Amino acid sequence: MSFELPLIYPITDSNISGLTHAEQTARLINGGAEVVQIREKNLGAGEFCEAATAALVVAREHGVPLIINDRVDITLLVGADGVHLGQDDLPPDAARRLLGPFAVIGYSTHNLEQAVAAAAMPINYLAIGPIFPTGTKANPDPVVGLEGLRAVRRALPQIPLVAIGGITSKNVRSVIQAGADSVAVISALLREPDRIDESMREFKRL
Ligand code: 3NM
Repeated sequence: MSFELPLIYPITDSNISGLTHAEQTARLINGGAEVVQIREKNLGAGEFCEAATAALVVAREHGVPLIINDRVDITLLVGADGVHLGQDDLPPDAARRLLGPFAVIGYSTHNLEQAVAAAAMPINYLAIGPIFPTGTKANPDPVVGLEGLRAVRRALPQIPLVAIGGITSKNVRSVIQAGADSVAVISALLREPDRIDESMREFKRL
């Protein structure tokens, strides 16, 4: 159940970019993305499925793994590489039973207690956030901060760890230095839709 996390983990958001998930996926991959997560909070299941299928065609063309946010059913149906689960989605062990041993399963946590509990679950990586304030997520949990991230890293030295929330080109180094293996980024990559590939390249350079 090993999954190599790239340093930069881009996530799509059509509200921010105004673009389809397939188009965002194409631009992110053009900028060097080595994984893409599709995050969709507005479309119904049928439309999400179509959008995920179209994005998967793009990702497959380039051999880039595609992860679906929240929805195990859609992950299974379209044949994506994995799912990213929140605290209110199906729990990771249920998702593992449905998706099998080779699927990538990521899991969001928002404090040390949740992170430590998650470490015993059948997941490939753990996400912790929000590291900084974010306007992208509705009702975000309290900010964890760099100190909170360090505490998770100290408690769980081995687990593949993704930091999320308010990460920009200005603070990304501090997040990696605090112990994250990877940073998940939405608005800082998508806010200027015509520069998504450039922004992705800039993050990779940093
Ligand atoms: N999850 P941005 S914070 C989707 O705390 C998401 O688990 C979070 O977007 C968590 O890079 C967040 O624009 C939003 O701040 C990240």
